[in-house]
Amino acid sequence: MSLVIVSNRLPISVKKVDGKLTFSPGDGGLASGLGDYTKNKKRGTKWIGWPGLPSDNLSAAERRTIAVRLRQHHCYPVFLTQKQVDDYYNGYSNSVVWPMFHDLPIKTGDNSRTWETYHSVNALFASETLRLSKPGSSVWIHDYHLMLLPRMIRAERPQDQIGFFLHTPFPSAENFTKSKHAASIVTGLLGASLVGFHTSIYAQNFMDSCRDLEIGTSANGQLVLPNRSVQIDVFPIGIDYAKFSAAARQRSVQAYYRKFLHKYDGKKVIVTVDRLDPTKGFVERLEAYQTLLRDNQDLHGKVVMVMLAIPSRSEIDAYKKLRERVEKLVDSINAQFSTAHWRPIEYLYRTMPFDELAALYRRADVAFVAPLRDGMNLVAKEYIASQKKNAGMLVLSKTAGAAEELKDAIQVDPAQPDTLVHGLRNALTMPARELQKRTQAMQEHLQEFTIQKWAESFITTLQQPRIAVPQRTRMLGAKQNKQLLASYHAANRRLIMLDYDGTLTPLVKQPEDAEPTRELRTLLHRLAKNPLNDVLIVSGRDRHTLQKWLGGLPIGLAAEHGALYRRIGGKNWHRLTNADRSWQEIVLGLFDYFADLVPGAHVEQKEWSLTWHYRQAPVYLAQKNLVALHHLLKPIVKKYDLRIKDGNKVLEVHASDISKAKVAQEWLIHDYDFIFCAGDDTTDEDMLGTLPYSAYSVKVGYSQTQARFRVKNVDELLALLRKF
Ligand code: GDG
Repeated sequence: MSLVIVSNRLPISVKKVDGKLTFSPGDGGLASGLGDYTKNKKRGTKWIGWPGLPSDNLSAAERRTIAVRLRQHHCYPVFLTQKQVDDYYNGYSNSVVWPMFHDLPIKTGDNSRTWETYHSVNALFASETLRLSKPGSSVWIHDYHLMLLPRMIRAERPQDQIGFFLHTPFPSAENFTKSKHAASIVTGLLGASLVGFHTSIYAQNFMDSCRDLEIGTSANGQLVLPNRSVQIDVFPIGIDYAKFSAAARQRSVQAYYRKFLHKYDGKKVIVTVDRLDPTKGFVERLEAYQTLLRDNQDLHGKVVMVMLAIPSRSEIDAYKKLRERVEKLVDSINAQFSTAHWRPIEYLYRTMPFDELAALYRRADVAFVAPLRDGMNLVAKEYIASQKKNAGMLVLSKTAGAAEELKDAIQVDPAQPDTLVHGLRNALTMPARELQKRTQAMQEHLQEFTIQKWAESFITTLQQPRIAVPQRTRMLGAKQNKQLLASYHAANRRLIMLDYDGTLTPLVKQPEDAEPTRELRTLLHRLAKNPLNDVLIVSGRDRHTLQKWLGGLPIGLAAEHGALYRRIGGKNWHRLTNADRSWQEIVLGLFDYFADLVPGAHVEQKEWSLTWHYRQAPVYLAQKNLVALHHLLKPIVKKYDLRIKDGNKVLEVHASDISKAKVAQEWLIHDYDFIFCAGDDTTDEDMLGTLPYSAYSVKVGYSQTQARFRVKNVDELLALLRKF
C-alpha cells in the first residue's frame, strides 16, 4: 500500500544564499525513522511539505528547480508566500497552538485572521496531497500545523487510511475546550482513522475533550462518532539509537571529543541542548545553576555548563524577548562567578553539526533537560544513547513525555526550583556504580524502542483493517460466551486482568470483610497455574492488603489503582508514579474535617492516595457534603496535578499520573492473543478503555461503561471464569 507523509517541513531544507539555492538535510530524527519507507524506491513513498523558504522571491524557474531536486528524494514542495508563513506558521501554529498545547499564556487579541490563514494553508496541503496520491493510499499527517487536514482529505477520500501523529502534548480538556477553535480542531483531527500521541495522558486529554465538546464518546481506545470510529493510540517516539551509540567510532566525532577533553580538562560538564523556545525552561535552568553555584563554593572552577541554544522561530516577539532575557541572565551569572581561569557558562547561540553534538553529549557528565512541558524530548534520549556504559547522568523534568519511560533519570519538577538544584547536585555527585546501573537500564530501553520501531508500529497500525466499534455494550449471553471460550482455547498467550472489589467479590460495608474465600483463591490459582495465562489483579487496595490476601498466588498484583505493582512470581513492589506526596497532608485535613461532619464517613490513607468512604453514611448528607468537598478540592487538585475519582460510594484523590490504564499498558506490551479484562467501577474505566479492540472487556453491573460486554453481577463473572 503506498504511503504519503505530510508534515509542515520537508526533511530537506531549501535556502537561498546570495541568490543561490542550497539543499541540506534537516536535523530532525523523523527522516531517519522513516528512512526504510522513503529510501526504498519500490514502496513509492512520497513526502509532502513546505521547503522552508517563502515563495515570493522565487522565480518560476527556481520553483521548478526546487521541485525537481526534491523529487530525487521523493519530496514534494508546498510553496507558501511570506504572508502565509507569517499567519499560518508564525501566527496561528506557533503563537496560538504551540503555547496552548504547552500550557503557556497565549498572546491575547483577535486571532481570526491567523486562524483563517491556518485553515486556507491546510486546504492547500490537502489539495496537494490529493493531487499527489491515489485513492486507497495511506496518508500519515504530522503535527499541530496540520490539524484540519485529516478531515479535508477524508471528505474527498472516505476510504483512505488517514493517520495523524501529534508531536506536542495535548492539553487538559479544561484548558483546551476554552479555545474558540477547539471544536473545529477536534473535528479536523477526527477525519483521521488513527490519531497517535506520545503518552497515554495526552491521549486521555484528547478523548476527554471530545467528550466535553460532545463530539464523540470513547470506547475501547476508539472514539465513536455517529457514522464511524477513530482509533486513538499511544506511540512514544524513540531515537535512531545506532546513530548515536555508534557515533564515537566516527573520526570527526573523535576529533571533536578530543577537543572537548582538552578544553574542559578536570571539569565536570553540564550540557543543555534545545531550540531557544519558551517551553524549554532556559531561565529556570539558569537560575537553578546560579543557586547551585551560590550554595556550593566547592564547585567553583570545577564545573561548566555548556548551553546550546538553537535559533528557532526568531521572527516571533516572544522568542526575541526570551533570547534577550536568557543572554542577560547568562552574562550576569558569568559576571557574578567568573574568575581569571574559569567561566561557569559557555553559551552558544547556533546550530551544531551532528559530529560535534555527538562528541559534546559524550563528553558531558550531566545533561540538564528541564522543559516546562514537552511532548517527548529527544535530546534526553540522544544523550543517554551517546554515553559510555558508566558515563553521564540525565536530569530530566517530569513534565517531559520522556519522563514516562526514563524512570532511571533524576526526575525534577521545573515548577519547584529547589528540585532542579538538588537534581543537578545529585547528578554531579552520583556514585559511579549507581550511575552505571541507571544509564545501562535506560540504554537498554532506548535500544529497543527506536524511532524506526515507532514509525513501523504507527504505519502497521494505520494499515490494519479496521473493525467497526460496537455502538453499545452487549450482555455476555450464551452466543458471546461460546465465542469468547473458543478464542480463549485457541490462544497461545493470554492476559487476564481483573479488578478485585465489586468484580471478584461483592461490595461489603466494611472493606476488611472482602477477604477472598477459599473458593475464589482456588479459582485464581487454577487460572494462574495454566502456563499460557498471565493473571493480574488491578485493585484500588493498598499493597499490604493485596499481599496478605493474594500474595501467595502466582499472579501479578497492582495496588492503589496502578501506583504500585508486583510482577508475576516477583517479590518486590515497583512504583509507576513519579508524583510527590506533599499534597496528602492538605487533603487529609479536608477529608478528616468532612468525615467528622458526616456520620458513617471515614478516611482511608494509602501510600499514594486518599479515599473518603461514605458507603455507611446517610445518602443525602453525604451528597451535600461531597459538593462542598469537591469545591474545596478544586484548587488543590489543580496546584498539585491530582485526579479526583468518584467511585462507588468513595471519593478518591491521587496524582494524575496514576491510572489503571498505565498498569494495563505495562502488561499489554507483551504479545497476547487473548486479553480479558473485567471491572465494575468508574475507576476501572481507564483500564477497560485502553485495551485493543480485539480484547474482551467486561463490565460487572449496569452502570455506564466503555467495555464491549457486560455481566449482571459478580456471580456471573465467576461462573464465566470457572469455564476458562
Ligand atoms: C518536537 C516536540 C518531541 C536540533 N538542533 C540541532 C539538532 N537538533 C535535533 C536534536 C533533536 C531534535 O532536533 C529536537 O528534538 P526535541 O524532542 O528535543 O524537541 P522539539 O524540537 O521541540 O521537537 C518534542 C519531538 O518533536 C519529536 O516528536 O520530542 O517534544 O516538541 O533530535 O538533536 N541536531 C543537531 N544540530 C542542531 O543544531 N545535530
